[in-house]
Amino acid sequence: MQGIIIKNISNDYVVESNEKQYTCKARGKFKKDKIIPLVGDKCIFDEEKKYIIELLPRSTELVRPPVANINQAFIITSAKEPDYSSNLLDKLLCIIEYNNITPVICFTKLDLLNEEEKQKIEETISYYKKIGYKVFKNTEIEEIKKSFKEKITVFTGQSGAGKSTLLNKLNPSLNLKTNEISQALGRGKHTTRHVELIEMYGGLIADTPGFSSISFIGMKDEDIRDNFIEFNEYREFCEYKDCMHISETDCEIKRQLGKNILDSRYENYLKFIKRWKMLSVSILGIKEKIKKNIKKLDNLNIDFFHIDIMDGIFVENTTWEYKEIKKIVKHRKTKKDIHLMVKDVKKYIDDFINLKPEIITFHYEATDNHIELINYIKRHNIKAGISIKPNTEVEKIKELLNMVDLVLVMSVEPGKGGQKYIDNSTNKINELYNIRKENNYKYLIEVDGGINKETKEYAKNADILVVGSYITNNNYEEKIKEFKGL
Ligand SMILES: Nc1nc2c(ncn2[C@@H]2O[C@H](COP(=O)(O)OP(=O)(O)OP(=O)(O)O)[C@@H](O)[C@H]2O)c(=O)[nH]1
Ligand SMILES: [Mg+2]
Ligand SMILES: [Zn+2]
Repeated sequence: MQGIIIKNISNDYVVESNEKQYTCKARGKFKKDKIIPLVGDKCIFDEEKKYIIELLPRSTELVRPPVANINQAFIITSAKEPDYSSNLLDKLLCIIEYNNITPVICFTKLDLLNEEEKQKIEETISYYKKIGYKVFKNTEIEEIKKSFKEKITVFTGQSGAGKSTLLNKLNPSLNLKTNEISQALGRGKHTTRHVELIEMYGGLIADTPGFSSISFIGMKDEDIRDNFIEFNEYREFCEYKDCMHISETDCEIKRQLGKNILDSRYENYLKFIKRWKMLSVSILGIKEKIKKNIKKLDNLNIDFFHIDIMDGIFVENTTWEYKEIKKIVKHRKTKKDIHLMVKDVKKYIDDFINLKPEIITFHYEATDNHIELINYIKRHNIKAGISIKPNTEVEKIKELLNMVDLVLVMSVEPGKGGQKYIDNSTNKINELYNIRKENNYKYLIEVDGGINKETKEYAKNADILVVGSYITNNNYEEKIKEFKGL
């Protein structure tokens, strides 16, 4: 008989066929051939002996969650709490497209937005609709129900985005726990995570725990490009047939930016193919109206506020009113990237913990208690970074590289602004890049000092670029766009 595997708990596979369920084992030959039946697999099974005899060819296969034959993915995208992330949405769209699964976007928590934010999200929604995606709001329940027929659908999206909440609304008898981190569909207690397919509105649906580490593994740059679907509409007008839409002349995609192609889509594309980096804007260079200007920056497309803290001992300068700055950035949404150029590292870490920064970086040269301090920062759920001055070689920090989250290469002498990028920094960045690759380490590489539109090319193996006066001396928005090549 033919059926579909709808559930798997250890060695038992529940096969559904003609609305009946059979708990089967897999035949020994599967194990021998290293074939693992997946939920979603269509199979031939022996209803008497309760054995799966053969798996039919899969149309799609996901590793995480492990499901076969999924043909539709609902990307549950929250507008707030967690904040809307175009990066995550574009990443999921691109990867899902690549896997030959049809993505459907579903926005949640629009009720938490103010008028201005609502307006912005509506524009976003129209863009994704315009380029051909089905987009729902989680309030459009009746419409959503109609989209499951004859499909195997997976729900995906950030933890807390509202997947379980929506599934409960669709089918209250599921009674899924909400507001809990990573609850899979399984009711009751089980430690092994399993996926289960559930019949709903003429199709099958799998709930999956919220995941954060979906990746482009296996995808080439060209694959990423080809799965930004709206690019395909314009690429025939690029001068080069194999245009990557980066630095080529006469590129239609670049011409369409701000017109028919959304800047954030293109920017995410560049990030995904690693041609664009995270931007950490150094705010100490802001000379006037600091509060107002930080607020302005907060609404622009940057990844971090880079905050340099100097104590007058480790470096000669002191940071102007850093307690004041702390207050100003505290309620801004942009993540904080704290760079301590201080001797008494511990004291300053303690001073900044309550700001909940993303990263705290201290100097290798400032202390001997590296490991202790790294662990101390990490214990507070903050990324721990180590920084080296221009005269400190990478060799010195080799033993710390498997434990730090970030290495900050100073490409000028710390403590003074407006210096020129030191050429040798490029060698250090590349060395760190190679060490990371060889050892499969996870640290990010950040570079700070003398970075502008030209020197950023030297730092192409870094992940985070700290930019100061190049942006803060000018019209921020324009300079950020120019810097990013938009
Ligand atoms: N205001 C508002 N809250 C929502 C909405 N949708 C979900 N929530 C709330 O958001 C919280 C998280 O929702 P869940 O459904 O548990 O999120 P999830 O995507 O299943 O999260 P994981 O299971 O961790 O992956 C819950 O407290 C929900 O009540 C919505 O549209 N508006
Ligand atoms: Mg959930
Ligand atoms: Zn092009």
